[in-house]
Amino acid sequence: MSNTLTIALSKGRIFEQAMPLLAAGGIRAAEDPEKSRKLILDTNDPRVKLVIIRASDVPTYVEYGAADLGIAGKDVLLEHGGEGLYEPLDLGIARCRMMVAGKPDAQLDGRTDRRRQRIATKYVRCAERHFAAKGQQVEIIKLYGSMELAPLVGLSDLIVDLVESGNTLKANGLVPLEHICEISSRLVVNKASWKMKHARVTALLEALRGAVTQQA
Ligand code: PRT
Ligand code: MG
Repeated sequence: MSNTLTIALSKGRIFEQAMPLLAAGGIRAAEDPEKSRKLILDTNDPRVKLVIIRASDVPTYVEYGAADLGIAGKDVLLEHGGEGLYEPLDLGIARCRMMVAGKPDAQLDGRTDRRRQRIATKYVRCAERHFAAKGQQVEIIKLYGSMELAPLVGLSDLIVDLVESGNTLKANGLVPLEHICEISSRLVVNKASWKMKHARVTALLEALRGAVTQQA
């Protein structure tokens, strides 16, 4: 194990909202990932590096020890499955809600006249769990983006997606119908790093915990 602490996170909203928290832990990025093509960013601390990856890849990098720590949305962690990593802190950033949405006249009873309802989503596990808990047998259709389109073109009856302001749904003539869960980003830690780099990991964890409490 190297002496370096590697933190995996995605650019965009998570990077922007995590930076003030990491600054409280004494970590400042040397470059802006929006302006750089580098995937590994130096920080002011020569022993800390930031790895910039797709949001949905963060748990994989951390589970396999390619990064010691990571910052990932609860949506991504629920889909990945949480057994392979520790999730010690809710950072309270990049907040939104996971919702069932559809056309304003959409039914929520799990069936149409002739068949099971179809649900289009990137969040297959969460959707399966939600409808199973309601006792509904639905057909889940996996998509990788633009879920809002699916009900408009007859691909699905409903969608499961993240909602923040609601503007994306509204712009496409859809409405939120059912709340599934609240989403925010979490600090995740590789299990071996937790043991082998315990002092440094817990020092950063406590600094972040302090910054989160102050921001709340
Ligand atoms: O874009 P990419 O495929 O690489 O990955 P990603 O879309 O997962 O990454 P990114 O950076 O867009 O999102 C990272 C994390 O931010 C997600 O995993 C969530 O935990 C969190 N987050 C918070 C959101 C939103 N708010 C959000 N509004 N992620 C996505 N959205 C999208 C949503 O899917 C929908 O298309 O924004 C749209 C809805 O926003 P409103 O404001 O119109 O309701
Ligand atoms: Mg995105």
